[in-house]
Amino acid sequence: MNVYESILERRRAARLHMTLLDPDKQSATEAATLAAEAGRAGTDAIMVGGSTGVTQDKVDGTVLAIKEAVRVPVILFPASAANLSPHADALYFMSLLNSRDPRLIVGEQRLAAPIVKAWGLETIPMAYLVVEPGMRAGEIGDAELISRKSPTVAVQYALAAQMLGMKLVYLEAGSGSPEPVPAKVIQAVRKAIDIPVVVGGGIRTPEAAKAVAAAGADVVVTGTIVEVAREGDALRRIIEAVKAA
Ligand code: 1GP
Repeated sequence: MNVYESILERRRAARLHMTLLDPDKQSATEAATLAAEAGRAGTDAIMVGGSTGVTQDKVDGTVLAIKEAVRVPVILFPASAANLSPHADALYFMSLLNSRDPRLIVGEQRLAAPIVKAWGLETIPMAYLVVEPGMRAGEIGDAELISRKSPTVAVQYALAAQMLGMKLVYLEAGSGSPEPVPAKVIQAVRKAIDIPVVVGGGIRTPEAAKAVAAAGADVVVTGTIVEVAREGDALRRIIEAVKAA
């Protein structure tokens, strides 16, 4: 079973939680410790990626250290073709559909494709949609931000993504966002498509995680909370809230 199939399989039992670790925010050893804590707290996968300052050797070192520390899949969440590693279990082959910059829609992907093929890395095609306020992801991604007030554009992109053959749709409010993606936007996207919906950005409490999951997120992603709290209990309660929704 590949990583995507295992995501679908796990989703049949409950919603999933994934932990995002940014290789630029801590050493590989610290990332491995955080990943191990997240694994014990019940996370379903570790995502490795960040918007800035991520070098190839940091990604490699972080992925290798995390793989030693956890059993759950390690999935790359790259900002560019320079942030890949052959040691991961899979790669979100993502396109920032609402970017103004073609480089982030298909240019980095063009550069990455031959490398990824040579490595034989599993690719999971994913639409990445940045919703207001977008934070660094919105800036780096030169995103024409999707409004928090109306789900119309998010639904259009999500449907197009599914018709383009993508396997996941990721609604991103931006790391450190004051609020997660609004429930109204998540609900409308969930209703419109058949592929799983991933939601991340600004989810720091069990209540917020529950609201996002109950609105229809199949996968809830948290990043900052594990880096800031540095203790498994906050994360454990968030994961419990996701699984109970
Ligand atoms: C990853 O944006 C999420 O896509 C992570 O956001 O750091 O706010 O949890 P937080």
